[in-house]
Amino acid sequence: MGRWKNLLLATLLAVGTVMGCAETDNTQQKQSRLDAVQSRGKLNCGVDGGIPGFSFVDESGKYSGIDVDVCKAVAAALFDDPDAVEYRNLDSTERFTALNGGEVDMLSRNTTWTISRDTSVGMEFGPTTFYDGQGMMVRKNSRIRTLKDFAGKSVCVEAGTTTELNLTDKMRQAGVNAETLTFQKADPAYAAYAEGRCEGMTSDKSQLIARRNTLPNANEHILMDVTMSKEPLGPVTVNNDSAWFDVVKWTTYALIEAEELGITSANVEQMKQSDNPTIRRFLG
Ligand SMILES: N[C@@H](CCC(=O)N[C@@H](CS)C(=O)NCC(=O)O)C(=O)O
Repeated sequence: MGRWKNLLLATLLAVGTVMGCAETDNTQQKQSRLDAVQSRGKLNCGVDGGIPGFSFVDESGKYSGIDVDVCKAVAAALFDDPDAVEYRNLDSTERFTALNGGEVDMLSRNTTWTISRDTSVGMEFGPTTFYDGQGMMVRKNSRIRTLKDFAGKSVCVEAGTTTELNLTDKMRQAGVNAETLTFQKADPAYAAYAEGRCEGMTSDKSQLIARRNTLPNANEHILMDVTMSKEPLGPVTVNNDSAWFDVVKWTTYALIEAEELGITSANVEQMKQSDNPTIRRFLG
């Protein structure tokens, strides 16, 4: 009996050692992006750069908007410096390649969380920062008010977006034969719309509104009363790197929680004295 017990113990120990080695090997092989970012001392953040309110770069090279704020928050969490960020403007098609190839550490670029991007494209989506929906912009004097009014007309759209796919589905569903003009970049798409090459411009509603203000005679354009999809937008990292994903995910949650609790960079010192236990715990 004693012999069997010893043998069993020895076997368990051996298995434990083998598993232990395998685990060690795995961690040694796979370095987290967190290490790379920390040793670089700077965050490479992929943004759009052309959408006021989300990510917009002005003439002096200064970035602003809610997507930019998420990049800044991650840099602040890691380096105590919101300016330790290198921004890269990425169009809709190149964004996932740039992230997968390591050109950027994360995306904070009006990107919709979808099942295929989360699974087959190999992305990891952080908390939703903006609940958007797809809209359609037309000229006020065009008399186009529903998707059916697009019969025989054309719509401008950007390639590599959820927008492009939804447009095809919605037009088919409405039984409408409309032409789609697809562009690689946003600027030529909006320019084509402004020149009247297409009667409609479709995108996430937030950016249609932001972009409308950059059109000549902005008030000649309206958003139709239609929501073609749900577009939950949020930050993105690559799959299978939970150490790095955790940083982006919990920094974003911290922003949401701080806003809910009324904590800002201006009042944080004062808030530390709060008698609300949630606030005190949140501030460590
Ligand atoms: N949220 C959608 C659309 C995002 C997107 O890239 N939209 C294009 C226009 S349809 C864009 O942002 N263009 C840049 C711009 O308007 O400056 C997605 O993730 O596919």
